[in-house]
Amino acid sequence: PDKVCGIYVTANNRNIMLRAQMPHIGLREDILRQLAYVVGKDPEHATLYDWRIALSHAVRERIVDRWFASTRRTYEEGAKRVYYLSMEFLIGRLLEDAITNLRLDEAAELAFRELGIDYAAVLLDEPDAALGNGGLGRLAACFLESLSTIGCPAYGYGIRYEHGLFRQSFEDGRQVEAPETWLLQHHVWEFERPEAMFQIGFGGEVREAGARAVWEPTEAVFAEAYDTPIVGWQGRWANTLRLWSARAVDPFDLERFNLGDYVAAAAPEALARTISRVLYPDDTTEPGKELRLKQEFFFTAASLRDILRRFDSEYDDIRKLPAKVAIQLNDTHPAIAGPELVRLLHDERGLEFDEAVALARGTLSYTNHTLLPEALEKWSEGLMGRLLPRHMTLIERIDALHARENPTRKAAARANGQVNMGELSFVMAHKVNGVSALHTELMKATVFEDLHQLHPDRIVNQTNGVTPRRWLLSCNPRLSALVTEAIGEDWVDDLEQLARLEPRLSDAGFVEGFAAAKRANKVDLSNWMAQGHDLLVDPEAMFDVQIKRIHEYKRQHLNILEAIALWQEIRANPDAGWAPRVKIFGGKAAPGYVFAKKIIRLINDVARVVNADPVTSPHLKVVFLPNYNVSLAERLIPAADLSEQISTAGKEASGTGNMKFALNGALTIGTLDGANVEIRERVGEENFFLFGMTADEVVNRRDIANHAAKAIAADTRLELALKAIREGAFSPKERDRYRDITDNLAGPDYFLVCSDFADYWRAQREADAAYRDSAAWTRKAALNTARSGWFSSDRTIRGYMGEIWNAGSLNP
Ligand code: NBG
Repeated sequence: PDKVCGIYVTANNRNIMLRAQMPHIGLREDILRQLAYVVGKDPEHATLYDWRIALSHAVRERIVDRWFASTRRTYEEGAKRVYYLSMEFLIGRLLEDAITNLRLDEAAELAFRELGIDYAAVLLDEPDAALGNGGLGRLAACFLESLSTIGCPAYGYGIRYEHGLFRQSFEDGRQVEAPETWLLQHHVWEFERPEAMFQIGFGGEVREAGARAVWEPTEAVFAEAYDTPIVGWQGRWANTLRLWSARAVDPFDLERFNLGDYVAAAAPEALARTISRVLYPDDTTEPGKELRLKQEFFFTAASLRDILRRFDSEYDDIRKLPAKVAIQLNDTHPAIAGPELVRLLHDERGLEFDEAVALARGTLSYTNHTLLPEALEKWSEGLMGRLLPRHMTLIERIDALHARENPTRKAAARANGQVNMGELSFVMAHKVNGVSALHTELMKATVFEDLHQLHPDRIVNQTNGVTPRRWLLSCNPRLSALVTEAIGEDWVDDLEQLARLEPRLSDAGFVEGFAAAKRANKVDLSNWMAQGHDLLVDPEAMFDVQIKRIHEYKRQHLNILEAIALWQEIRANPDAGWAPRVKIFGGKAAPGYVFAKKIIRLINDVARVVNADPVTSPHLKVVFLPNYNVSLAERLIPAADLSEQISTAGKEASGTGNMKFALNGALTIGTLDGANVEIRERVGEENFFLFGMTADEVVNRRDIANHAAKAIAADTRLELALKAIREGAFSPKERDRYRDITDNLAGPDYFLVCSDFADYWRAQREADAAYRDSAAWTRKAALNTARSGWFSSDRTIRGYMGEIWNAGSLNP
């Protein structure tokens, strides 16, 4: 038996080694094996779901091999690890991503062809994991993939929400929200880690014990870890996304149960689970709820404990922490990490307070993602003192220490009965970064002006990026095949290689291929809209797309006003040779954001009227696709001609959708805001439709009395468009349905929709004219792709590694 076992082990090892080098080997057999022994089905009775689970497990095995190797390597090298703490990871579907990165596409397609199963349908069966709201969460997901591609040892830490971002549908044009239920199905990618469990406390008292304090919480929950491996390009490296799930310390009240009170008996479990139940559906305003603060402390505290446990397993001198560990705070949501790490080092490990702060600061760094005042987190002292009494005292001491080090300091983290999490994050971080060049400069000049004066080297810029694996290679197979044919495939993890496409623009075959890829993508999208949404659009028309969260600063209402004005103008003059357009919208409004929900309804109402108009319908269509998410973005972006990036200058920190569009050969119509500035610099001003005021002009414009009224008086088109809304042209049964929108626009108009309208109209007509010359348009589109190489999240991550984390790559 020994010998048999020996042979078995050797053969098995050889299989594993073979598979590591050639992951496609035996894929079909593995799928069938997984179907039988994991899913428990035979091929005759397997559903799409069964096939997807079987395929996912077959793929997962191949990731696990690399995952172990990566972990082993990190320990062997004693490498520094990066920890990315984020409330949100908007990862979307993972199967196709993994297949792409392991280069299994052809093998998987072939296997399913042989099995007689629709492979594309299997991929689409996967639910879209929406553990985030928008750009911030999607950026975190792109970063994880880039960290693995680069081979930087890293962990993502977040919350395993039972319900991700709500599902959106429309009823009578209105947004209706339903809970999202991705975890109802077996989540193939995660590994439960019951051994990685920490008890997290809340409330209670602080007891002085000699020179130290002991925090005795009255309430506690367990944080249990679930790990998802994230594999990089070509499977060279895999990192971990570790998400925490809450569960009760005492799951069950047996005494109550025996008394027959079953509901009360189950209460402790239900209460504890609440903490990881739902994602807060808002990316710009804080609900100010106790539960939100609990979520933040819950995942931050669990992550820090886990990080220190791992550190202790390798090193015995805690002073090495900054040399071996880098912790990135994604926005202020994990900002409690500052005081919590100080508490662990000072109260629990006995370091002097000042030294604990210095070590924490050497380890922590912080990314700011917005300057909108309503989104800068502040907690009342009352709430924080009740939930985290020890942290309250520590924050005060951190303030005092900082004031001692910097006698000219003006503000403090704890002030006016509140704790300002931005201030706290800044003071506890060795680096603070913005997410685009403009945003970083505005950070220095506005919210962090004082702190920047005191610490002029602390703020740095890391312009956002997107992963080219998901956002070109896998979402746009036609264009990526063309690119690879032209310049080879090095671009996939060295996106600057796209510059080598430029000389190919004189080659008619290449340019035709580029146009053909775009056209085919548009045909696909039109067919999909016809089948799934009963919408008929002409693929020859310009596809003009605005997809992002609905927010006044993003100005979807500017876009729909322009659509109304255009509709009116076409009606007045139908034979003027209009360039046909399809305006496509997608995006969710926070459930409590009444004005944003009104904008959604207005767009739907306008769509209904405009699309039914026989005079204008050959020239103009308006479409609002429900339930915008990562998967829908992957479908829309490759088919877009025009990318709407029209925020009020100074308000959009960066944007990342803007980068995805440019990379996929759409031209931008946009303001000088966020990363638009850098996109325009790179793609060339002649390949970008610029309009609107600059951030400085915006500030000055607001000081002009009646700025909106003046803009309306000066522009008949704008006046007529607003009048149509006001008179009920789009809501005949309820004429003042949009009174709050029209009143706002004619009155305060804080986001300066009216002031930017005329210039937006001008830029749109320029876009029309450019689109009519299709050869010139294709050239501009191709230049956008060729010059977008800098917007890879690989470049961004290398920036963080060099300028913030001091971390290296272990990729062979
Ligand atoms: C968002 C900004 C975007 C930016 C992403 C990623 C928040 C708080 N901020 O402009 O609005 O692209 O962060 O940095 O979600």
